[in-house]
Amino acid sequence: MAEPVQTPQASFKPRIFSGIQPSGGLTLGNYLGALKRFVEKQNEGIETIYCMVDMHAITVWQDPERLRHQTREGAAAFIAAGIDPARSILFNQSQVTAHVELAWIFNCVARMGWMSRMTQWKDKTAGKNAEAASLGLFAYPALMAADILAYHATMVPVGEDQKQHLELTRDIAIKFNNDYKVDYFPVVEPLIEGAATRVMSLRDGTKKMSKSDASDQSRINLTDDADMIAAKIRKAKTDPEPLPDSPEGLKDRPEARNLVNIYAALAGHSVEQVIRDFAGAQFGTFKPALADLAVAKLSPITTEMNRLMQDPAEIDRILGRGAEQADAIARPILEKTYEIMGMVRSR
Ligand code: AQP
Repeated sequence: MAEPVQTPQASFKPRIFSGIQPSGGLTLGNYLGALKRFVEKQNEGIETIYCMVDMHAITVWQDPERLRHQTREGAAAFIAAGIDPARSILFNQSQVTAHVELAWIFNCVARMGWMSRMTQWKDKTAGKNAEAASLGLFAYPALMAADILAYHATMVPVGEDQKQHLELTRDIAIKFNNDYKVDYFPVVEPLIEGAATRVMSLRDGTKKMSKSDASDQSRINLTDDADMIAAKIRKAKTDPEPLPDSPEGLKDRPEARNLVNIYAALAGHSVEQVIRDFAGAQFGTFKPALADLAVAKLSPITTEMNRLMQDPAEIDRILGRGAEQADAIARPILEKTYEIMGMVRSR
């Protein structure tokens, strides 16, 4: 792909950007892979900008009423999980037009070959007629690059599945900088950390837990009540063996590994510690312990989300205020981009 620029990048101040699609209700995967870590980053005192990426969600058709509801519910999940709109900027993408303007520029920087190698594009069109997929779904990674680079963000906390898109964001920044002989866009760092960077389906340990999976049993939703969480964990697919006495013993046991990783991430323990505590235990013992832990960690979030959803106008106010703050950062960065490229800006 693109050749790296040689110029140092010391001029970019640390700033975090990340987003979640309101393409369904948020899952335990979104929580452990993204949301929980968004809160940690906010609490470390780094400047944090978080977004409900509704323009990404419409790359596949969304029912308008559901999209509106899911955008507000997603925002409620951010706040319930610990995002403080006074300390982080929280908004929905379509309210800040710099994202789509910069995305068009990046559509002209990115190469067709780069896009067609994206595994998410391949996965989402696998077994389907790719010709019938939207152009937006194909171009999705250029919009994601724009989301990040419109803020000159330097770090992006994401789950493992987004690693390739972040590599593409780096390639787009490098190519833009090379093409225009500038050191304008930062080459971002993916932050893929923790025990649950890839939470797997409860029905198939080789498949990512996803909000758009046809089976509701495959995921824990942040809106699930305690009984639903316990029932889904009880029915989660496993193998007949007890838990091993070392993490290596989880190799080739994707379902067991997934449940252990979820336990570790929820408890804030290492996988080694979980294995030490449960070595030799049957799933009949481990699953109820995991269900209790999941309910203890998720129920307060669900309760708070439900409370916040009683006042959608307040959520809209928070998103509107966040959009104004986001626009104030992104607009000058975009204007400078136009100037670098030679667009006449006369109003
Ligand atoms: N299963 C997962 N494990 C760890 N992290 C995950 N993320 C998503 N699923 C998992 C992380 O959550 C953030 C937001 O993801 P997204 O909603 O924008 O898109 P996605 O990765 O495509 O998530 P879904 O649930 O699979 O959505 P749909 O079904 O609509 O495509 C990202 O940081 C992601 O890594």
